[in-house]
Amino acid sequence: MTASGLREFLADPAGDGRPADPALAKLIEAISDSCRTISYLVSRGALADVLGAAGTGNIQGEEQKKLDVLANEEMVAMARASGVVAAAASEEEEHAVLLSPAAPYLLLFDPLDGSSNVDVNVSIGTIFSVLPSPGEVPPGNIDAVFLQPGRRQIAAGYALYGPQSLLVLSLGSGVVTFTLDPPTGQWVRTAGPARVPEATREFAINMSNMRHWDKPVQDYVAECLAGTGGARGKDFNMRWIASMVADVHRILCRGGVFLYPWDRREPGKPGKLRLMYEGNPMSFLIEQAGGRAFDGCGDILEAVPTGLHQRTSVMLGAKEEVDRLEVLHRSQAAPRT
Ligand code: P6P
Repeated sequence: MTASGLREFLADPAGDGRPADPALAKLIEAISDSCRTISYLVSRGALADVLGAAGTGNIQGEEQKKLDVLANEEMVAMARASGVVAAAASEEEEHAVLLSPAAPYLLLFDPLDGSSNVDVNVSIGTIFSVLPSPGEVPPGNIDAVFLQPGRRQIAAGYALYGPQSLLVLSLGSGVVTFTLDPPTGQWVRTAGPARVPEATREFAINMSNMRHWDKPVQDYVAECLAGTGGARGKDFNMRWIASMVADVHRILCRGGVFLYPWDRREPGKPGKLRLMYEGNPMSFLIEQAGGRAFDGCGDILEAVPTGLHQRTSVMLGAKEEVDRLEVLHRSQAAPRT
């Protein structure tokens, strides 16, 4: 039996005999080609002198790694060459880039999330989100057309550069996984549709920030740590890879809940992670797999963006856990201080 690949998936993504929109299929294949290229660059590491700092900073005020710059250049060039992307927005670019103004799609991406991990050989990834373009994009204010709620995403996914390179994506009919076969360069379908179990015994959060969290999150984690003798009546395990793509992938594979909530270190920011190209695409995938994604006020996918690089609190994964977090947040009387 020939390996089933991306093209076969795009020929019938929902299993109803209908092919994906041809322009969307072209974009997804182009993204997969770029992720193959980035996977190769990442795997070469020190051998290709792509590790370490680039000596530049990005709009986030963060030091850019060489691979951040290379991955970003690859993704922007791909979007431009595809001819189906009206404009592209990147974590590494202050403003969106106008490409093919009359094209049907907007592409957003974090070209290399968790890149600080690459120097220590920990899994990292590329995250992407596809929104509909409203039609002719006004050259004067390109960013504005991107400010759509995550619920409007047409597709989203990530590439995970780890022991294997994986491409995990959804076009709105479930989450499927492809594994890169290095000898052939093919993305072979190896899993899916993914399901996030409603219950779990595993949570992911950076515990060093405990004293900075809002009370609902402190109470939630305390319940998890209390184990069988506490309110939850069961013991929990904890994982924290500090690479969102890897942590979310674990949840799509074996369940769990991931939290990067608001904390008092930067009280003016809702959280560390970015809404448009981290929170929204990951929330889309998690919901497609039967999980939930909450920002402390409501579903992340309902948030109405006001800025391309705005941040969000992220609590996503097992429905039971996110439901519990929502109850704790709604019962909180005092506003954040
Ligand atoms: P911390 C990586 O830098 C990232 O943006 C996410 O991929 C990851 O979940 C988070 O930051 C890790 O943050 O504060 O634990 O280093």
